[in-house]
Amino acid sequence: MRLTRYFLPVLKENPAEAQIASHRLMLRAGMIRQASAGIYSWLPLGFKVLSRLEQIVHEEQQRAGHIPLLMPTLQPADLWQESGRYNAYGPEMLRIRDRHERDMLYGPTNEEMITDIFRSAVSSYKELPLTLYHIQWKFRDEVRPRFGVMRGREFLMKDGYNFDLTMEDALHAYNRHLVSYLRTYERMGLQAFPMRADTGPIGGDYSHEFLVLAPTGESEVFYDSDATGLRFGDRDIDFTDRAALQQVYDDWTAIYARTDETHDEAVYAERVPEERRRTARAIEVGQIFYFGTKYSEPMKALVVNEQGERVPVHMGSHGIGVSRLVGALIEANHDDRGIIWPEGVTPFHVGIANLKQGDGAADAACDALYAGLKARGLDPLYDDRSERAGAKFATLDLIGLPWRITVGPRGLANGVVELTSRRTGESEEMSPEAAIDRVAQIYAKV
Ligand code: 5CA
Repeated sequence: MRLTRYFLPVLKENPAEAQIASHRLMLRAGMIRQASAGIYSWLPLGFKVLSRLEQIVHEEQQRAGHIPLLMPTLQPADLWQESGRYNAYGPEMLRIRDRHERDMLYGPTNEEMITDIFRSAVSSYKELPLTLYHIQWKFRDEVRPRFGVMRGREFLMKDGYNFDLTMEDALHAYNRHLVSYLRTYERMGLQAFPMRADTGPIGGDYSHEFLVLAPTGESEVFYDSDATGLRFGDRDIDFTDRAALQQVYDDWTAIYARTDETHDEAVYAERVPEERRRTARAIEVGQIFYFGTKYSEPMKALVVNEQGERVPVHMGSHGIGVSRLVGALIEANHDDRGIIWPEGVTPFHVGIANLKQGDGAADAACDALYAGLKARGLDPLYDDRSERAGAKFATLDLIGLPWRITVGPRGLANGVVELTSRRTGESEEMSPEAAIDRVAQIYAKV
């Protein structure tokens, strides 16, 4: 993309309404624009990151054997009356009446609707196990929407639902989600740790939240410092191997890590030596639940088991805060000049800064670099504005592309361009071809 043809409405000033870095930087970098409290338009740069996160979530869900579908944002109230949650949910639910006086709602989550889909089509244990998920907008009329996309009213969530014959099978599905989430967050360049959690209005008795440490996080967490050293990495895992998944669950949950809702001072003191005890703020980027037959019983989602009896299925639901993750990623990756995207999620792979727009040699070199990067499957952003070097660097630093290739007449006279890392600030001179190779190598690993 050439910057002169793009839509990147960056702001020079710090917006007064933004209290935390991610909100400030998303507005300044032209990623989002507020439509009303807690509701945002995703401008092209923001939309690119959001789409990239969606893609990673899809890939990792499908790797785990989960099946995508798409349910609507608007739901009929009667499904929620069946489960008993229509009245229980309270003012966070946005209730709507259509022209035929039918009660509708903007879905805050989809347990009822997916259970309805399931029961309409599945009646035998032979069709299990089944996990369906979607990535869809949700609405929760939060009292205090704040911090931009971190606590929105409308937000994008991946929510997945497993249907299993027995509790044992459903806990295997729980472990599949735990492992797929570890992989998902790591691919995004984030360290998110599963912590024992409260189940809230979703219900059930088996739940973990995934938390990313950040001083501006809304959750308070207590953990053993050993937790921060754990990485899932790129180990090969067979998602049908129950013992292997259970081992990962055991390894991760053996280490004390809890939110303030489940924190227990006595257990903490007994299990964690004093020098390893840590208290910090953190952002909740996902949550998994096993809730047994909480919905399948009242909603009659029954299957015939091997003995010929009709029994309610065991279910769980599993959410990732996709739009919140954009904010969480920025909270974890920025400096005073702007965002620093991890390579796995960056909106463009590399920026090209032409120091002398209009200079024949500089323009030709930039065009060749741009074409060369594209030919290697990369997505460059070429700053082809007639601006000073300082302004170009400031924009590329603000929007956080991890790599920049700087092209100027002086370097070109010696056959070199400069490749600069946004994170370390280190620069290296090399030929344009070598720069293309280097950038391609970096992204081949992502
Ligand atoms: N049905 C279950 C799991 S599918 C559910 O709704 N879980 S949840 O309430 O924990 O939401 C899942 C994730 O969505 C949260 O971990 C959080 O990352 C994100 N989320 C929840 N509320 C908001 C909000 N107001 N703004 C942005 N993200 C949110």
